[in-house]
Amino acid sequence: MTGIVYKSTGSWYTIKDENGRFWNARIKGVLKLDDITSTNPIAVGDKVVMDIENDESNTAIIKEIVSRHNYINRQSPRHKHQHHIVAANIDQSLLVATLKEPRTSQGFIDRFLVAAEMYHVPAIIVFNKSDLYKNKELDKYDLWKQMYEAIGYEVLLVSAEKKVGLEEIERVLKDKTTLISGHSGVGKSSLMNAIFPGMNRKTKDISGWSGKGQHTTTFAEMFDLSNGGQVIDTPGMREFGLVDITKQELSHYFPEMRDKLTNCQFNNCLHYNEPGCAIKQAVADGEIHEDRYISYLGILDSIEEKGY
Ligand SMILES: Nc1nc2c(ncn2[C@@H]2O[C@H](COP(=O)(O)OP(=O)(O)O)[C@@H](O)[C@H]2O)c(=O)[nH]1
Ligand SMILES: [Mg+2]
Ligand SMILES: [Zn+2]
Repeated sequence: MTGIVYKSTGSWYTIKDENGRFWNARIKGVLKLDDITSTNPIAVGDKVVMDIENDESNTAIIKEIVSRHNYINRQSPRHKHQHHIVAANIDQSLLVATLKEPRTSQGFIDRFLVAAEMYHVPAIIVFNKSDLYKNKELDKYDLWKQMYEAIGYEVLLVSAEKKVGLEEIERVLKDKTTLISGHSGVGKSSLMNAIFPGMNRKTKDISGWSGKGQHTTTFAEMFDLSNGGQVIDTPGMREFGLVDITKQELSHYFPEMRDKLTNCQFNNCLHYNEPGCAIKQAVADGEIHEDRYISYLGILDSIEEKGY
């Protein structure tokens, strides 16, 4: 039989079969893997083939992973060159951000968007805690909404606490498998609880346990939404890492740069200070937002190239 992984806690997986029954499953023996550098062989969202081990105790053995149509990686906190698969087979990703308590930076949002582009996962940005926003934050929101919508990302404003704007979130989540991301404390769990009261996600959770400054794995978990669709909550995940990105390909993940790249004088242009750069020209002409270009340069600088 086949099923979908809803939760993974290291060696055990919670799997829902086609009939809606949940199983505790594990891998026995050798499983053929397509990504041997990852630290976890199976992730939430994976479709697996399994055999019943014990019908009464709901245990099963995973035989095979059905090939993924996508997956999201992050860098292992301990081993820089190892990946951790956060989730597989997702339709979209929703970034929960805030302009106050805490403030999400543009750099963080842009890194998230680059990763979403890399994985071909549509991204939506939701600003939560609107009830706390004064004119200063509302002006910032308007600027960012304009900037991001101009390049194709949907931007929403909500308050989980005051239940404002929640119908819009319900609309974007319906019938899709959505990965929820964002800093700890932005209100991811509160938002899910406000929309789907049955979910009962623990709020105010502290990212990564408080075990002596150690990065502990906190596990992703998938939930069924009452009106159809699933959300994947990833406690403790700050962002999905830009694993294996090269300087050369970065601009391809900025949608507003993509169609201009061929106009640069040099085909290996990094749009830094090369002559005849179409991207710098577009920034000067106001066709590309200067703040997005600044983010681009920041990410470019942070990419370590192998073999240099
Ligand atoms: N003022 C205000 N506080 C909120 C809102 N949403 C969440 N919070 C608070 O922010 C804190 C963190 O929320 P939580 O849902 O645990 O964030 P998570 O870490 O992203 O899951 C809690 O104290 C919530 O009560 C909101 O819309 N407005
Ligand atoms: Mg939470
Ligand atoms: Zn250029």
